[in-house]
Amino acid sequence: RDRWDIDVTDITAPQLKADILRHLTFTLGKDAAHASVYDWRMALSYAIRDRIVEPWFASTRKTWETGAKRVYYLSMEFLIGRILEDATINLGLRDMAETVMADLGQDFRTLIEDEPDAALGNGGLGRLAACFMESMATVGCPAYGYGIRYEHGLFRQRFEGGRQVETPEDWLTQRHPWEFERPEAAYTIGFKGEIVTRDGREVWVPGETVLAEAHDTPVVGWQGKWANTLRLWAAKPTTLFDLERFNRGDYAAAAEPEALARTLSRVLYPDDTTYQGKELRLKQEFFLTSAALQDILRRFKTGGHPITDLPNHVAIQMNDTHPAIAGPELIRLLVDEHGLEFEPALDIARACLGYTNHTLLPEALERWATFTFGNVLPRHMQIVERIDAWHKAKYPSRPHYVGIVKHHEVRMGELAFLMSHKVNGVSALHSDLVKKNLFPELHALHPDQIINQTNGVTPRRWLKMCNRPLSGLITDTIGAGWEADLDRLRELEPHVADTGFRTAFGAAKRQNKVALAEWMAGHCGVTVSPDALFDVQIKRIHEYKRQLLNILETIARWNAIRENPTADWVPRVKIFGGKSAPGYAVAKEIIHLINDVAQVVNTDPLVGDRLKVVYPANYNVSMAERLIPAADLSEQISTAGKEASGTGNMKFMLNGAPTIGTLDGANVEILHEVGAENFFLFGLTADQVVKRREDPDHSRHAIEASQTLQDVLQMIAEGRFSPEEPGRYHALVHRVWHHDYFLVAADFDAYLAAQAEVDTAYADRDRWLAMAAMNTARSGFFSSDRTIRGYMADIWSVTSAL
Ligand code: DL6
Repeated sequence: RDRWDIDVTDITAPQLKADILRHLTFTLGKDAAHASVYDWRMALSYAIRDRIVEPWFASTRKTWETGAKRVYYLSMEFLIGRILEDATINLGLRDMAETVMADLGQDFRTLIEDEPDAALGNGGLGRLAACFMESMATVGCPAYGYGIRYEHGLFRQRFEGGRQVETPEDWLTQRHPWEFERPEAAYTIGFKGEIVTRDGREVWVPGETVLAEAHDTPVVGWQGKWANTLRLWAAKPTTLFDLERFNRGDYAAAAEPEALARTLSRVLYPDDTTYQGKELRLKQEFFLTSAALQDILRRFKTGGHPITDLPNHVAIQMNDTHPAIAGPELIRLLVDEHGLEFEPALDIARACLGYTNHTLLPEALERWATFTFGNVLPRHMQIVERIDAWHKAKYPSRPHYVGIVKHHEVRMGELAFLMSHKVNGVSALHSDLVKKNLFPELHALHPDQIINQTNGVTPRRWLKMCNRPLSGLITDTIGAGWEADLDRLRELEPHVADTGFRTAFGAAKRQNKVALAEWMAGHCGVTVSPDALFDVQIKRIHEYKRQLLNILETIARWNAIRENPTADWVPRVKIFGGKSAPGYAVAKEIIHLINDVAQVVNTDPLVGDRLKVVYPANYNVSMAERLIPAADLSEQISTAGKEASGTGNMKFMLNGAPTIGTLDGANVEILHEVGAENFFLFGLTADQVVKRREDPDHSRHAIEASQTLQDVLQMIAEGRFSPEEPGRYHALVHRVWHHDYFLVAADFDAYLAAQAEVDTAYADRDRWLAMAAMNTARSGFFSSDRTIRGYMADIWSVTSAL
């Protein structure tokens, strides 16, 4: 073997055991007789981390020695979840670790579940970044992920009387065993201040500074063939504390610099659609971006190449507009610190940068008041205006020129577009809408710039790890190797006709359902039958995702069962999971309604097991790993044209749950892959949605045409689910009647009909199992390995180092 080729499985059980005991003793200072679950988890984590270090070093060495181009993925969010089990799986040591821990008297599952989720993200965008990190390591793409080491990740959710209550998340109160602190890798980040002219050049003199200190987590790919670095920045003060004030006894004032600096990396911004707390958010974005770019340039310079060579060595991807300040910041560094002229600097920056758009929602597209922007980043404001002027000058005759600065706002979408050589959407439909609706003018000027890269998910975490019964069956049926070559799942197709395979597929699903039912009984106090159809909608709570449509159908179903309790009902468990942004009032009302409906339905003796509603609090990555393998039906019911892609939809498909869904985001491609006979399609298309909105009374018309919907809305309005406060949902019902922007009413009857089809299909066990198995067999396209290869070829011009 050459010296880059490290065999991570080259370890025996006694050696692993000795490593664990060594860490328990010498890293944690505990003896086995007194070690807690936490101590054992830490000792195991360190022993596993040791195994990653060698391939990590080898990957870095190979990148340096071959002069390979590196990818830098800038993201404000990395929704990682737990690391321990995932690392053991990728190293091929999971089963050995389980056996060794059992030998030490410890239950592996208990240790795994002791690890807190690293919840440094809000939802899909952050989880995608985590899947990409793992896939880049798997396919051998030399890469760094850059993010912020938030002390507090996404808030914890509890329900009090059915209402969402948020409390701070505190994952770092325990030691984080996966990272290496790098005090030597620290950069000064400036804010505010003024521009002065020195030697004929403009120079920024910041009024405030903080230090960005690196913390590195190695991310190992499948079979440990490659490992990359996730580098997260923590904010530190540039001056420790004010000794003079301290000596005067003014301790609070003395500690001010530290407190102010730490604020920058204290909390993940708890909202993925609206932007308040503006100045702090903008500072966080600049903090991440500037630290990353300074680090990138430092590394590049170590290679000794001329600065004009930067695009041949460096590809920088902006995950949404949050790091869009990268364009002006890179120009600033090249001009102010490397002495380049503006236009060559701009050309270099554009050749390095790419921008991924993740949303069409206008409220989620960042815009900063020029006042705020200019105040926090005065030099960047100048540069942004210069970029705008440069671009405008190229098209003097455009009648509807859309620039970056307009109506006293800096538009980060336009900025990211103009500063990139490629812009991509995240599903075929979304990329078309980015061209047509989001950036029509810029697209007309730069017709080749917008491309599509349909999202994907890592099959290691989202099948191999979270669904052992099914992944075991797959390996037994088609052999190993599908984990890194997901198209091979197609080899399952011929087996779907075989009764034995279908039965085994059903047995695997049932095993997961039994485990979930047990967990829900313990955590939610609701007993459900594993034979019922598990119908799951898990994602952020948002009007466009239409959890409201789902709960309205649940009420209609409850009514129908009560009217005819002896009919042959297919028992259903409606499972919801998700958090609302703390300031999003309507989403919080929807959460409350779901919990209220659950309360009534679950205690109705007439309905019994035919219908249950379960909403476990604090949905996160680990909960998704529990719910998805046990799901029978995947709810992907957003208003068409609103969900950029979805990635949950892909995870359900991979785990053998057919979709009930609209033609939105990647659902379109899921339908294409799996075939209409294995998908429950309903609802208006994106074009029909736009047309329907032309009728100002569309919701009233839809409600008047549907007696079922009228009855459901009437019950809610009368306080049937909130007898202690009958008027609780007046405003919500009023919205459906009069301000139904997301067309819940217009799609209601179609959704009901599709749900009836689901019942019919599920009642025919053979047919259902074939549908479910076909979903798994045809899900190969949705591996994030495929997505990453697409970015490498079409955006980054990077080849695999493997
Ligand atoms: O691309 C990842 C993910 C998509 O799958 C979702 O459809 C999309 O909503 C999400 N976008 C965001 C951005 N903010 N907002 N809203 O999270 O990205």
